[in-house]
Amino acid sequence: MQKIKNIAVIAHVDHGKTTLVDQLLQQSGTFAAHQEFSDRVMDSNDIEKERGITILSKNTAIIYGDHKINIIDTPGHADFGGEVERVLRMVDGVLLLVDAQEGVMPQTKFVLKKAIGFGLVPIVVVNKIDKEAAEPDRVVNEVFDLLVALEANDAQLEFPIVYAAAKNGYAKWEMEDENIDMTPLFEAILKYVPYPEGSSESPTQAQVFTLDSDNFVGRIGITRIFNGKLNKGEEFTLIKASGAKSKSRVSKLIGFRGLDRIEISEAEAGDIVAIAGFNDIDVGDSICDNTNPVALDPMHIEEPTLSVIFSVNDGPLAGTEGKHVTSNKIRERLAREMETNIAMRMEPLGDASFKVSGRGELQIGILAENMRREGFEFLLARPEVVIREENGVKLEPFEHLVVDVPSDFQGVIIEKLGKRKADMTSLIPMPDGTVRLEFEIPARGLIGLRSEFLTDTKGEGVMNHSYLEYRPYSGTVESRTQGALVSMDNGEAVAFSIFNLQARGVLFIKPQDKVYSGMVIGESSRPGDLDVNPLKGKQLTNMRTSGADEAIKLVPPRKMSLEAAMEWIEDDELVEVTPLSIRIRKRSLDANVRRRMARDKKNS
Ligand SMILES: Nc1nc2c(ncn2[C@@H]2O[C@H](COP(=O)(O)OP(=O)(O)OP(=O)(O)O)[C@@H](O)[C@H]2O)c(=O)[nH]1
Ligand SMILES: [Mg+2]
Repeated sequence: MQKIKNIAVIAHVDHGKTTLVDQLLQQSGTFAAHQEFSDRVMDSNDIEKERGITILSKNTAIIYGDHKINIIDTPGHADFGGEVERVLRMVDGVLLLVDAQEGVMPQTKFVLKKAIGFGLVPIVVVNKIDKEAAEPDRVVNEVFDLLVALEANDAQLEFPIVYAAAKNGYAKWEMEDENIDMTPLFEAILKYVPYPEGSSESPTQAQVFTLDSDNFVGRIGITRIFNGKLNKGEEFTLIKASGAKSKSRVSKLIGFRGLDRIEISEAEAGDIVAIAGFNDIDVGDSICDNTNPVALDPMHIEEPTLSVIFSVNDGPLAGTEGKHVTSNKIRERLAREMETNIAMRMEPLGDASFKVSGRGELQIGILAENMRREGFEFLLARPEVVIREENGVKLEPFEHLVVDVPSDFQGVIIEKLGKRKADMTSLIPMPDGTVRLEFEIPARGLIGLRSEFLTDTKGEGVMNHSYLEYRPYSGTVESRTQGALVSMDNGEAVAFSIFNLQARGVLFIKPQDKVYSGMVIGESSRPGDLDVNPLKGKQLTNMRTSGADEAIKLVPPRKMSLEAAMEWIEDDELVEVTPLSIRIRKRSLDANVRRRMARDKKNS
């Protein structure tokens, strides 16, 4: 039997997981010489590459000496925390990375809590020790304190520590040691991660933790084999979470080796492999022996906490930039997503709109981003938290929020968060002149906070949050204070009028952008919406306009990304998403209707 170690790499977002996996791949020599190696090779899909974040957890295997080490790289962003939780069931050890400067952050807490819950003893990797402001000792203490707070057992409190600079390719047991290579980390994995339990001789039990698809063989389940063997061509029983059973043959068995996937004929207990041949295979399903099929514990699938309504684009520019615009196309696409993305839900609402629920704005935003790249056009409404009711009590999701701000801004931020119903739980001055403030806040209070936070801290603040739990509903939460600048005409924006409007607020558009009546073209500097005309100046001749355009100085517009737009809008606004543009509009494009609604609202 092969000597196997199964580990997951877990951390807060950007603490260097994928970079570390790169180095383990490279330095183990698993990587064939002919293969081209780019940074963060595991971040293989387009959006992951562009944004430099991991969205889906992915596994690889390396050979180190006489061992095979299966490594699962996990996403650090809070929206994908549920995925990390599932992955932790599949491994026997974790590398917990913590940035040597940032220290313990919300998602560090979340993933460590889950790892402790599964009884894992973390190997703590204090990463980025090359940073000038690195404070490895402080960070180790923070991890220790966190483990105490999480009621870790004695073995867990004696966690091994490795110091690393993943980007520079070295790890070491003590800070004083020389910077050589990753050897100490490999040693730590071999020394501290237990071998898989279970036996190849027992009846087969394997469990699916991720899905993949292949054009030739269809749906693929990536599985951990807990007992017995999987053989190509053999028949097994698939047991779903509901208990439903079905039999199928393994049409293909795929093993991992570096970035390659190789066809194999047999795999045994302890290993991680991909299998094809089960058409309705899902995350959490068990694959068992036919004679004595015993399912493994079903997996906990995280409940959605946030929902966004997708609807058909019915604005005046609809259909001019995308190719899939009908409600049928949108429904089909969303339904397809729900098949593989188990953390999301979709509910048709009639009137060509669909409620999509997930774990956060980023998760839903990435679906929307994928759709626009595929040629879709649609509208998004303001995200809403998923409210639950238990024993007659209304509950809403709460988040753990950590902000790092220069101390000058501390007062403003505390005041603002107070209005959003946040409770401050700690305030720690940091050595670099910033303060670290921690809060517990209803998830509703976070919607739209990011852009205001950046403005309030002049771009110097950093905020991070992670799901905490459902708690009793906390009443009205203050939202955006600024009004919208709304276009009152259709056409192309003119530089001259944009120049004049700059005094009114921050603009989202530039000259020649298409605008329409009811479209939001900027954020007013005051509360309350303002109808404005971005087309004024038309009467000038072309010659003079372009001449004058060059002379006037325009502030660059605020570029609204999809998620920024989703966060910014209010209930009476929508985001228009097309392959070419992200626009914001009023739900009702008719100014008279809006005025009447505003009056009704005031009177009620
Ligand atoms: N200075 C320094 N930077 C590092 C080190 N390791 C990683 N980085 C940088 O940190 C950033 C994030 O690295 P990633 O490897 O993508 O981090 P991650 O944890 O996989 O991020 P997510 O998957 O999005 O959670 C990149 O810009 C890396 O170059 C290090 O040892 N030192
Ligand atoms: Mg990553």
